[in-house]
Amino acid sequence: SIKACLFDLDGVLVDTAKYHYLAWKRLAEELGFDFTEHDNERLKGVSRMASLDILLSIGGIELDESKKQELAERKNDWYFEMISKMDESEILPGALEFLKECRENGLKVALGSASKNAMTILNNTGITPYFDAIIDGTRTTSAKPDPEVFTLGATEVEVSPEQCVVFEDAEAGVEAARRAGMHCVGIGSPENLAKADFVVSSLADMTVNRLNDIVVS
Ligand code: G16
Ligand code: MG
Repeated sequence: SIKACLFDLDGVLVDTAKYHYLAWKRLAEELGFDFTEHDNERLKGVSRMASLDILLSIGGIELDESKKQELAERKNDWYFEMISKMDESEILPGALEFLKECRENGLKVALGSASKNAMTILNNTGITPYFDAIIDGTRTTSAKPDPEVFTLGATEVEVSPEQCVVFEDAEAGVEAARRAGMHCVGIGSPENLAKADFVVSSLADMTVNRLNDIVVS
């Protein structure tokens, strides 16, 4: 049976993708090219520096490492300003209820996010107390689809991988869950998340009872 739930942050618990998008768009505009919402799909779940590389490739721009660091920092300053104003109203539908249900049922709860800003987002939305373990971009060396972020989470809550379920909205994250040997529920549309065991449109469609169906199937 399932003993732990591991949650991605952006796109699963909160919609910070819109703030990432605004900050990357502003950077692209400063560099003289346009960045669309369609382009932004490619950055979901991807680390900050890898996102910058994708952005620069869209603009056809090549830069040295120090200039890239400077641009990534500038983007992060804008992004940080936006997430500093977040509150509990920005928790995605069903997420808070499901976190509570997990705890009431004695399941361990862990965060598995690529973001280095995860603590700010968790604290501002008030959901930090729901987590037994918080693994974010400040604690990992390899980004998704590497399984590190989830493997570390399972180790910290002392649950074996086959008794863990990962909730992910990004293809790279689903792949990371697979490589970690965990079950995976995709959040979003089945087309992008074909490798998940199960796809729901949001956590509003998720219950602890449904989790156990996933494991037996
Ligand atoms: C999130 C976002 C990505 C972002 C990454 C790094 O991951 O989905 O778009 O590039 O974190 O964020 P930061 O620049 O804050 O370190 P996740 O894993 O929570 O979906
Ligand atoms: Mg995500």
